[in-house]
Amino acid sequence: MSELLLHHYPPSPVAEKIRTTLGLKQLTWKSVEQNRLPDRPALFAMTGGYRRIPVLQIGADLYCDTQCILRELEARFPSPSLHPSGNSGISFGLSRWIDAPLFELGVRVAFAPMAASLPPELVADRTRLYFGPEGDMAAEAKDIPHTLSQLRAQLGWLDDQLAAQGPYLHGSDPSQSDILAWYVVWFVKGRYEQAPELLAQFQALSAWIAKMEAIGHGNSTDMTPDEALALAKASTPTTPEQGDEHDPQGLKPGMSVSVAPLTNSGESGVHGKVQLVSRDRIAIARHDEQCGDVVVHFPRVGYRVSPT
Ligand SMILES: N[C@@H](CCC(=O)N[C@@H](CS)C(=O)NCC(=O)O)C(=O)O
Repeated sequence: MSELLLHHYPPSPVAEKIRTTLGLKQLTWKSVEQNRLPDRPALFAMTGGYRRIPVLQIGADLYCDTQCILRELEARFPSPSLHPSGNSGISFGLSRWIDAPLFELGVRVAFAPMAASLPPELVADRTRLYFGPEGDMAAEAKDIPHTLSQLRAQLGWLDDQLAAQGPYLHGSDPSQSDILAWYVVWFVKGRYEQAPELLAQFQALSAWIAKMEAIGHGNSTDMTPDEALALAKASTPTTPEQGDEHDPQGLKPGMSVSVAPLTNSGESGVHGKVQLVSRDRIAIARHDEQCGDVVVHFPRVGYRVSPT
């Protein structure tokens, strides 16, 4: 099987979700470091401009969005499982809380108080991305006490669960649910100055943090974005053509579509022809001179597929 390439940058909390998954499964991977601002020509040539990080590349197949990456890693490397107690359904449901409202509180707490010390173009970009066109990071910084009241209560839910079921969220083994909760806690812990005081209020969560940190990131070596692009060009996509007779939109292999995230940040859609469609995934085939034929995968949940 081709190597696993993770396009990411070290401070990315969402990428920490996947780095920890690679650690849990003790995998060997290539770390392809991308710019923090969207100056990523080699990656965009492959994905067709999908804006977010991380992206997993396996040869000429690209997996966008951590929902999709988690499913692909679990399918290819089932042991140890991300769902040792069979809680995959509840865990994807949990991701709709953690990846949206909980993560947004984490972004406010981790980013707003230190925004004045960060490059203004980074602050402007992330404000638009996470808080929309009307977003105001200075106002977010002033509102931190209220934001903390929301975050503290929700960290309390994790602490209650861990105290009752621990040492992990679903019992004796770490699972996808732990990894989801972990990336938000990792972000707040690493960025928010008063995180030690905040987290010390939670005994079970504090014990869990030490366990999550110990999982690590597996074994990685570096690869440049241009090397990753060359590898895509030298590879052939392996995603089979697959339809879904129950698809609610009537999508079929060969149809021209655009796939765009359902956000209010104006992210553009990626164009291509449907290669595979299923309940949880849409994969589109595209061609670019720089990388040849590739197949780009997205989750269905959180994305709009529009026939073009
Ligand atoms: N739904 C996406 C969200 C990814 C996301 O928002 N990632 C952040 C990095 S932590 C991002 O892309 N920020 C803008 C950027 O890096 O250009 C996923 O689960 O992968």
